[in-house]
Amino acid sequence: MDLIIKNGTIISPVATYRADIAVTDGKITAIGRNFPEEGAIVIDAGNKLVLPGAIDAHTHLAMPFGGTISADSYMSGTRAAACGGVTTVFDYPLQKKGMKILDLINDKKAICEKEACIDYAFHCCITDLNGGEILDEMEKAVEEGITSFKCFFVYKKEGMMVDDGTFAKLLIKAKEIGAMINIHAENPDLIDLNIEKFMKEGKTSPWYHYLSRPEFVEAEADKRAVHWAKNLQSPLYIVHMADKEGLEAAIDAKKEGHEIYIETCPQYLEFTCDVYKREDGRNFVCSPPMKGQESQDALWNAIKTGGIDTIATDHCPFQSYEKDWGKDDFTKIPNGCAGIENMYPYMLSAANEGKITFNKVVELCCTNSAKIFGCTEKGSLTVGKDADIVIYDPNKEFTISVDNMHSDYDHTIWEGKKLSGYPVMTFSRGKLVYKDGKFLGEPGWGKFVKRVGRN
Ligand code: DUC
Ligand code: ZN
Ligand code: ZN
Repeated sequence: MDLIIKNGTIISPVATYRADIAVTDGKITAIGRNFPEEGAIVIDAGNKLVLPGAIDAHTHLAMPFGGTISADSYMSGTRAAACGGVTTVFDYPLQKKGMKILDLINDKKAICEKEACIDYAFHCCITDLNGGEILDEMEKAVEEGITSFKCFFVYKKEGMMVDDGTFAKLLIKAKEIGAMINIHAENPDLIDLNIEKFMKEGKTSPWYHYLSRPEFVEAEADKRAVHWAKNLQSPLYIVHMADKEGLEAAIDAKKEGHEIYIETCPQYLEFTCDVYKREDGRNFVCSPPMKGQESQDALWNAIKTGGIDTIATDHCPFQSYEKDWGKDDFTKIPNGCAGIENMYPYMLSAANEGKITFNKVVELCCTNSAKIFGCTEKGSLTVGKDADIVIYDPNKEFTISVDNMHSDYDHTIWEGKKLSGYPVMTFSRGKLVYKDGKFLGEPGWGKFVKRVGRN
């Protein structure tokens, strides 16, 4: 045995129990008591919780977007992830029109091999079918362990939007090859209509970012995506759900037995659209935007009642000077916020304060993401799985500040947020990569996670 974590309280999605964990060659090899300690590193986790490393199933690292590139590289983004208890990230490589997706994936793999500090997987964003050849390429991508593909109903000008016909083709193909389609659901025409009107009226502050993409703009697209998925009987994963009406429609479809999965993000659970009235409102500009209190309450309720399947971040930070491009025109603000280091501590703090259970947090941030996306080696503290382990001190108080984060951005929407409890150690396949505020990992340690398809 290489590593023994003893005296801790282990959290699974369904149980909380005291036991020791033994790790050999990066795998969990035993859970029990009284393991022989000779030659092993022994960690005393007394009075601490022992949790699976989280999976952030939604990040945009080094992504060209909004006239620039998102501020975290694969190095700094995965470094920050490790320091927030995340041991696997799912990034979203973005296909440029005309590009082959296998080339895109190979390019990203080459970068991650050098830079990634924790394990990584990809959902591939498809913007163009290249006359149909991408549908064939999807099949090969699945064989290579990329089993999910994203498309956008928005970002027409940016060349990222797909129309309903393309979306339908992707759903049909995905079903056939055991893959999943992830959808960014907002209605582009309604957004354009609203923007045109506000620009004519000189309404250019970040508040109008929200008003150009309010609840019903997202709800229409959520419902449309669900409608297609239901009728084509294809699985569908809705990313960053933020509105009540769309959420309820998707939950209804799930109840009818359709394979629909719903992700939301901590920013929608913490902030409402009121942030866009703040002096620093532009820093909160992301799409979809934060919604009203009713939507936020509905999201928390769906977490408690099982309607929401996963929590991920949509991590896509930009520097202050880039956010400032939209000081006088919200349409010029690059969309996206930071979150990769905050997701797990935020959700665990909610559990520590009694809002939800720790078991629920593990289900949403680890186990479900692994199951839905075919990561057979990840997502729970079980014998045979990778030793991706977080030790959490429920008594440690922590206040988020850009100064104690490990990303490359220069501000965070989470500045000043007080958390009750905080991760104190993160192990990636048995290697200690974070301890007590310090990153201890190394670029190049992270490995590509080859996933299994659904068929
Ligand atoms: N929304 C964002 O806010 N940023 C990245 C991409 C997206 O869809
Ligand atoms: Zn999106
Ligand atoms: Zn995203």
